Amino acid sequence: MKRTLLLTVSLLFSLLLTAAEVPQIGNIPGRRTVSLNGAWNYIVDVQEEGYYDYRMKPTPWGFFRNAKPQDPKDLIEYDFDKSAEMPIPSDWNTRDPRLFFYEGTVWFKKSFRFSPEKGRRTLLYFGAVNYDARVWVNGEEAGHHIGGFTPFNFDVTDLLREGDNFVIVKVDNKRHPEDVPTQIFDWWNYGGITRDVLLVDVAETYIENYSLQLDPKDPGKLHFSVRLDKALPGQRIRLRIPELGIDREAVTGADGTAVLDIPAKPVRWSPSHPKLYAVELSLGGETLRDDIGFRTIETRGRQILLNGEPIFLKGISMHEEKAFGGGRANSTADAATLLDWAKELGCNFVRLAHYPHNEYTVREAERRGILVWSEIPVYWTIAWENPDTYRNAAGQLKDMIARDHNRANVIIWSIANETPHSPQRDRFLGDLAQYAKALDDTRLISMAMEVTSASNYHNKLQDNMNEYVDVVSFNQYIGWYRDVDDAPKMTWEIPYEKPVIVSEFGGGAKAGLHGSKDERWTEEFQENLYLQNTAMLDKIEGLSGTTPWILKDFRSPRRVLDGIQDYYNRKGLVSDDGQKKKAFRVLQQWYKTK
Ligand code: GCB
Repeated sequence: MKRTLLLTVSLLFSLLLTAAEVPQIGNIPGRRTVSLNGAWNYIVDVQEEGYYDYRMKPTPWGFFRNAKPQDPKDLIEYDFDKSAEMPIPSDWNTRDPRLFFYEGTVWFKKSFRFSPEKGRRTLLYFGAVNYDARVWVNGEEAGHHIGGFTPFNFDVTDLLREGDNFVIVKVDNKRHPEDVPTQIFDWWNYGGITRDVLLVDVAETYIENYSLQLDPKDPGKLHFSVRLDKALPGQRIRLRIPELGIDREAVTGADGTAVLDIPAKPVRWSPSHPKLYAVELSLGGETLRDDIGFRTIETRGRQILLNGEPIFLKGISMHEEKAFGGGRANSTADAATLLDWAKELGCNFVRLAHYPHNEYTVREAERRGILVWSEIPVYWTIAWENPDTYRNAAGQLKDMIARDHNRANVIIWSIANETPHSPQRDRFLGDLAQYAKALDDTRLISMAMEVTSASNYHNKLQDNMNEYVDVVSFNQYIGWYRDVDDAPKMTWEIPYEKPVIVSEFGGGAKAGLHGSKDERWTEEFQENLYLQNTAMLDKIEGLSGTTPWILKDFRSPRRVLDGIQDYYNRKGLVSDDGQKKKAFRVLQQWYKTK
């Protein structure tokens, strides 16, 4: 009885409180934020006892209530405040030895003090949570989000109160066939709150997002567009770029958006001169700052043109894993080590595989003059016919673009990796490619494809999706999944007048294992594979870049060979403890010739 009454009162109360996922807010580093990073309590919940009752119905008495006994007789079988702590952001697999292989639900709780300010709103922002996140603030639901690598935010203004507050997040990283990525993928399914958690302080009306870049059709102009969080006309947004002498005002129309075209001749951002301009956007006495670079990117026949000049993309693929050992990377320092290795290789380009990486990596790459390929985890065989899967993939694409569309170094949005040919897949990817263009028609679209062999030594790249992409990219593993001696015999036919990127090639080696070039897993085997492959690639007409697989050994549950793999994919040029393998030098030398 007591319970029922309590429940009715609390349900009534919750009707008065509202929270909602609101569109992703742009330029998080430029906002007024309070970090909720740090120690969070966590409870491992294998059977989701904290969410479902014993009939598998969601229970109103879930862990999100953070209940405490009111009477010594009360039965409450969890207590966040007595549970262990984990630093956030992180992944649970490397933070708790019991959770190394764990895929399931973990609950997290953070307490914090807060003081609401009249006329201000508060968004609760997550850089990423892998994979399924349900969020409550002070026991009330704030929202639900799926997708492990993109930011999301809830407006929690009405849920916060003066003084003590708490946020509880139920994170579930179980894999399902309809998910993006799907049930199988060659990387570690790191679970947890893997990126920053922030409270973002915004005005009642705020700048939700904006875009500022050279107009690709007329690079003598900057094109600026801005969107408020609501459809409010007559709002004045001041745009200043002091170094260019720009000080202009944009006034919103009925839909809460505004655009400006501004004649300007900024120094172009490029790998050799990664120039960024300080930009200020002001609305109602509040200023949002950013650092933005200006460049053009386009294709002409089989060439990629950066600022109108042909460029060869000397790239490397990388996963979002810490430089030393495994674990999700999420800091400027993590990004710096990985990107410095890429620089040492001679790279001007990285493929951030196979999902959007954290914002630190993209911004650090931009500062270092490293171009970026960014992709969504539409990987291998996903559920092409499931409309929810499509919505999920499209949502991740939209959020990836919304976060990084002002980064000068991001030049390619990739929408898929190694997908099998079928009419259903063609429909899915065709729609996704068109959606990507509709969201951002100023960058290049690609996807990593598979080679179709016309005969034993003749490779033809035949894929209906080539109609949609600006850059034709494919993965090939001659020397690893096929004999290395085939490399000199290979001929390539790419029947499209488009630039070509070899988005993967490579093979495994255990750092420190030496032997003959014919002995698999030795550094010499990998070294020879790189020598043969680079010589072969030199013969591909229209080759505009490569992103060999991969910068560093990375954890994968599919790589089980004891003593060699030990749950690491060993195709790295650098080992998981930072040793450079012999093939590193081969690629470095080859890039000197490009
Ligand atoms: C691929 C995949 C990549 C794998 C790699 C491998 O083609 O795109 O995710 O890790 O091969 O090592 O087999």
